[in-house]
Formats: sequence, C-alpha cells, structure tokens
Amino acid sequence: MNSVQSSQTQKDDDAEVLDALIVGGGFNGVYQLHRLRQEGFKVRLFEAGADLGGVWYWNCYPGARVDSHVPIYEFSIEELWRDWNWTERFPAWDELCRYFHYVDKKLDLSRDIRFGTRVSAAEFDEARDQWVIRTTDGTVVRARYFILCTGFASKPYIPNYKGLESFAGESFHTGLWPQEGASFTGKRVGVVGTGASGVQVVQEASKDAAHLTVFQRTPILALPMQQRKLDYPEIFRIRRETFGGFDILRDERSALEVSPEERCALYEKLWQEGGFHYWIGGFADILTNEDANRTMYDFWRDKTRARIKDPALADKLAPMEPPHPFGVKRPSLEQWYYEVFNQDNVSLVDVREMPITEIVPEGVRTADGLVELDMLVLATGFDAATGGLTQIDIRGTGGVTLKEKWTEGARTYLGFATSGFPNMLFLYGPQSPAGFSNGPTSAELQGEWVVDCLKHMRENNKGRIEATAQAEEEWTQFLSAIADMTLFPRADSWYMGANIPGKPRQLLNFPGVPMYMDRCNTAAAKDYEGFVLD
Ligand code: N01
Repeated sequence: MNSVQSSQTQKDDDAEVLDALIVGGGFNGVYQLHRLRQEGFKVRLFEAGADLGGVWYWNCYPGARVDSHVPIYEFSIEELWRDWNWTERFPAWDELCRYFHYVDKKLDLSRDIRFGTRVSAAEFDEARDQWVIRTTDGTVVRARYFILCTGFASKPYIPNYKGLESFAGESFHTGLWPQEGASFTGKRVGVVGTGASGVQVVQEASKDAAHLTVFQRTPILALPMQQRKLDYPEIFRIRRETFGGFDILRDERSALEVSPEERCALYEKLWQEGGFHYWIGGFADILTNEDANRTMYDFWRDKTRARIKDPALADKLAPMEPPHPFGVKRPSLEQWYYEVFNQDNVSLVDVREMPITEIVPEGVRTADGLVELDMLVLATGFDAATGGLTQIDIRGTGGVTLKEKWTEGARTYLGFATSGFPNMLFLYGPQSPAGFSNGPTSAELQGEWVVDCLKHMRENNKGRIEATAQAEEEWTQFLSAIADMTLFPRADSWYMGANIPGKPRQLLNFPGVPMYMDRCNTAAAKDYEGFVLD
C-alpha cells in the first residue's frame, strides 16, 4: 500500500459512523429522516441543493406546478396537515418549497441535514458491513445503511445537439433552472419538448415572449385541470387503497361492455372532475385493451381539437390517429395549453418532419431554415428512475459499480435493493411503483417498509441484508410479464426507458401500489424472504 492509499484508509477509518446516510431531500428523504430518527437511529441526510424540496427545488421554471392534487400530494402525518393550508389545488413549485420549510420547522429536520452536499461515490466495506460514502467536497462518512432517495428525475437529459454550447442567448434545462429565475418578457423563446415540463413552460412563455416556437416531437395527450372541495381524513384513507395511490377509483367494467352513451357519460364526468381523473378513473381495461383504449383517445381528441382553430395545427397537436395508446405515456395537466397555439406570437415546429440539425449562436437550425432565438429552453426530460442512482459511483461487493451491473437494464428485488449491494436500499426507484404512484404516498408506504426492515435488523442483531440474485431475477421477470399484459410497451416513454438513446427498454415502474405493497409486506412477514440476513 502506498502512502496516499494509507492516508486515505486512515481518513476513511476515522470517518463518522452513522446507522444510516440518506441521500436526497425530497418527500422520500424527508420521511426517512423523520421516521428513522423517531426510531432512535443515528441518521443524517445529504442534499445537493441549497434547500429541501427535491424536484421542487431544482425545477423552479416559470409555471412549474404539481399535477397531483392536494391534499393527496402531501404527507398524511396529522401533525403536519392539521395546520397547513394550500392556496391552490395544484400548487406551484414555490408553494411546495414553502411546504417543505414548514415540514422542516415542525419536524426539526435541518439539524441533521447537510445542504449543498452532493454524494459522488460510495463503496461497501465488506469487513465492517458498512458503506463508505464520499461527497464532492471531500467529506467521507461511514454508514451501516445507505438509503438512496434521489427521486426519479434527478438526472436531466440534454440531447446531444451539434453546436449546443455555441448558442449565444440564454439556455436552460427545466430541471436545472436558475434559482434566481429567468424572464421570457420580450424575448424570442424556443422550447424543445412537450412533456409535462414543456406544457407548463409553454403556457407561461406564451404570455410574455415576443415570439414562442415550440419544437414538438410527439404530441402530449394533455388533460384539463379543474377545482374541487377537500376532505382530508377521508382522502388519506382512500389513497392507500387505489391503483396509483391517489383518491381516484376506477370503473371495474370494460369500456366495451357499456353502450356508447354510457361510456361518453363517464368520460364527460371524469373530464369535468379534472386532473388525472380522466387517466385513472376510467374503465378497467383502458391500459390493457387497444379497442377500449381507442374510445378514450377519441373522446380526448375530439374535446381537444374543438379548442384549436387551425385544422393543420389540430392535426399536429391532437391527430386523428393516436400517436400511441392513451395514458401509456404520462399525460400532463394543462390550463390553456391548446389555446396558446391560437395566438399570433406562437408557432409549432414538428421535429419529426423538420428535425433539429444543429444549434448555432443565433438559434436553432432545422431542415427548413434558422429559427432565431434569445432563449432556448430544453424541456427534454430526465434519465428517469435509474439515472439518479447510476450517476453516483456506487461500488458493491467485488467492486462492481451499479452502473455496470445495470448495463443491460435495472435489476432489483421489490424495487428496493439489488444483489451485490448489501445494506443499500433505494426508494421511489426502478421496479417500484415510483412513476405510477403519487410521490408522498410512496414515500410513506415504502418508507415504513424500510423503517420496519431496519428495526427488524436491529432487534435480531443482524448487520447485513442483501437481496438474492434469484429473488431479483424473479422480480424482474414478474414485472416484465406484467408489462406484456399492458399497452405500456407500445409508447416510447420514460416509463419504458425509451426516452434516452441506448437505454435498455424495460418497464421501469411497477403498476399498482396495493399489489406492490402486498408483495413487499408478504416478503417481510416471511423473515424477509428473498434477502439474506447476517
Ligand atoms: O420530460 P418528458 P418532462 N428532440 O420525458 C422531448 C414529471 N413532471 O420533464 O415524447 C426533440 O416527459 C420528448 O419528445 P418525445 C412527470 O412525471 C411532473 O416533461 O420523446 N424532442 C418530450 O416531449 C413527467 O412525466 C410535473 O417524442 C425531444 C419531452 O422532450 C416527468 O416529470 C411537471 C428530444 C420530454 O418529456 C418528465 O416530464 C414536470 C429531442 N432530442 C414534470 N428529446 C408536474 O407535476 C426529448 N424530447 C406538473
């Protein structure tokens, strides 16, 4: 061992030893910190941002607001909801950040949080059954458990456009928006991408931009927001029992077994309820039967086209034939998105017809010519589900990195753990409900499972827990079989990993919170079946 290595080892040996180190200060990380501390564990949270909020800290672009309604989108801890009132049913990012401040104060979280601290690497020390965790500022800590709450969208995806760095104006990805803000007023603004982020930016930029150009590859099948009264305790009860952890119950019949009039009546009712009711509250076979799905697409299409004046634009935004089945790519919620395209200061570029060939200092060049811009917004999404984990240099037993292990696709057991990486648990990660579940619902349900697991380990004097390769293989095959029963593989979405060039195609989320939790709780009740405990 040379002197550099030996001083490194010395430093690691001297590092503070925690029961658990949590990475990420969004809903999952906050819940873990609160609950593990309550249970007497010595725990600390590292957050790369300067504040709490997770995605709500980073995605502070104009118009960013949650599209899961409150109070579904908050903690169900009575001490918290009793004294908190939202101003809007779908709160904006800044109100969500205020909510996190409120939670911080009530639960006294910050004393165990280090902000501005990005975890860059972690290595499992087999001799001690501990993780050695390093941050970009040189901090080293040791922890028995390494709990990753990095969220599904902490690694922005920026397309590899030729000349992107040469652009002379302002250029931002929605997930890395400047904290000090940026204004659209009087500028020629280009927005690439029409997912949930793109829809929200487009709506805001359309108000003040001198001109707004929307570069669309796939039309978003966006749904209207509406308002409604709140009954907190009843809503919290129902959300534990529904498919996506919301308070929306679906109609258990097939869309094809009812008359067209009855079908339309339900669709109209869901439409008027607003939010995700139209997506989640429909008939039982919408996501599995193409003919049933088509009835839902057609209703959406006709409603949406009626709002767009120019028939050529209507063909682009709400085509007569579906670009993919309805709801297998995440719908977004919108307020005046379709009316934006009736304005004189807005134009649409279909990048399937007119691909972006390069970015130049003056703007974006397509096959059709130059679109001059002062600001370029990349609403191009995230390396979802896996990117937040694999961007950290995590080395398990045998020195293999998580990124290497998942080269052919994510492999987990119960969406919590992966073999070869003992004592590492991740929440809202791949092969868990994550993207199919309301965030706070998952944070609490998955969160309690992790808390119980760590308590079980402590009570039974165990120091090491690891998923078996066999359990992981079975879970992966189980999820793949579920995917094959649905229409999800029919869209190129981040649900399938298909938004990132070269990323393996697989269903990255587990559909159905109750079935998922049932599996997790059953494994726990059988002394953590599928894991080896030492
Ligand atoms: O990202 P996305 P997002 N050239 O991946 C396009 C949550 N969220 O940030 O569809 C041209 O959905 C891409 O085109 P296509 C929510 O779960 C929630 O919008 O792949 N275009 C697509 O239009 C959401 O689902 C909220 O053909 C390119 C867009 O960029 C998730 O985060 C708000 C391109 C990316 O859409 C991600 O949403 C915001 C290229 N090279 C986000 N590459 C709320 O709660 C990509 N695109 C409201």
